[in-house]
Amino acid sequence: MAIIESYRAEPGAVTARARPAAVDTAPRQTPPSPATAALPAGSPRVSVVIPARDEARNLPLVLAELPEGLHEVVLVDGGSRDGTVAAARRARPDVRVVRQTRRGKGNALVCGLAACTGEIAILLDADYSADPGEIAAFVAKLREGADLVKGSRFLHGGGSSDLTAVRSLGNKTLLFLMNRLYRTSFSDLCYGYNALWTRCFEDLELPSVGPGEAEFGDGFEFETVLAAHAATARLEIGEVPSFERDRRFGESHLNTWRDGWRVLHAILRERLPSVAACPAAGPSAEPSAEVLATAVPAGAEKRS
Ligand SMILES: Nc1nc2c(ncn2[C@@H]2O[C@H](COP(=O)(O)OP(=O)(O)OP(=O)(O)O)[C@@H](O)[C@H]2O)c(=O)[nH]1
Ligand SMILES: [Mg+2]
Repeated sequence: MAIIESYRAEPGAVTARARPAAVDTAPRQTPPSPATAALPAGSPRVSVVIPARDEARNLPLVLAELPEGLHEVVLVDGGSRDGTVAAARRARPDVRVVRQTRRGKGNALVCGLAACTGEIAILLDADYSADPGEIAAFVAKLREGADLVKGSRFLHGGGSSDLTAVRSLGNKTLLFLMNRLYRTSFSDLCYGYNALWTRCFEDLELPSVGPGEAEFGDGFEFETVLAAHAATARLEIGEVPSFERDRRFGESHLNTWRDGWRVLHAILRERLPSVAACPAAGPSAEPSAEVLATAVPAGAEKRS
């Protein structure tokens, strides 16, 4: 397993700021993205997988910035109650809507990956933090030979206006541990903007897509599980610089301490088998009875 691009960020590339405690009702002052780079002609079929729970105000902004030439957009809805699915259909009538089978962002992504029909899958958050203008760079890195490409806020050219000081410190600590235990040289870890060749899906041994009991990897620890399994499977892992913007509306679903603990668990369980036997602390996501009641296997929506 090799890291294709691992040069370090210049000091100060990532900025920390205090996070407002209250739910906001107005858009934050994030500058609009520059013109979204179109995918070059002759690109493999690119599916964009977007997990969303209550992102009706953010998602249309994200969909409007997607590049031309995508194969499909797969929205994985987590039982949203704010009209997220309707907003997505209005903004992009060809969107494919997949319902997740359990709860949590990780389960949503696995269901989306199982349902997508392109050769490349881009995992893109719905909260406006991931810039669709960077999709072309992820695709280019995959075409250069990577199996999995991780976005990195810490490479030169990357950054964040959304990372608090506490999360930045936690990310660095967990990253150090990850790189030591897996002999990797990642420059970022807890970041949701990633891309992969869908042919690698089976090799990654991700949590199952079927309904039933919660599985480890169903929550925000998913990105760490993805990286750990890719390293263990000796996949070629690349990084591209990425700038994490502010979420535009609403509030994060992530709980720093609960989800940080689960990331730690994800790092250790592959290398220390005794850890795998210990239960991970806390639920992977807020309970969502609607999701559980209406869950359908994502594979059922898979196109031929
Ligand atoms: N389908 C689905 N999507 C989810 C779930 N939880 C979170 N998401 C989506 O996953 C994406 C990332 O969630 P955020 O709450 O922004 O968390 P984050 O980006 O890791 O953390 P922040 O940096 O605080 O924003 C967003 O598009 C959410 O709507 C879930 O249970 N189901
Ligand atoms: Mg976010």
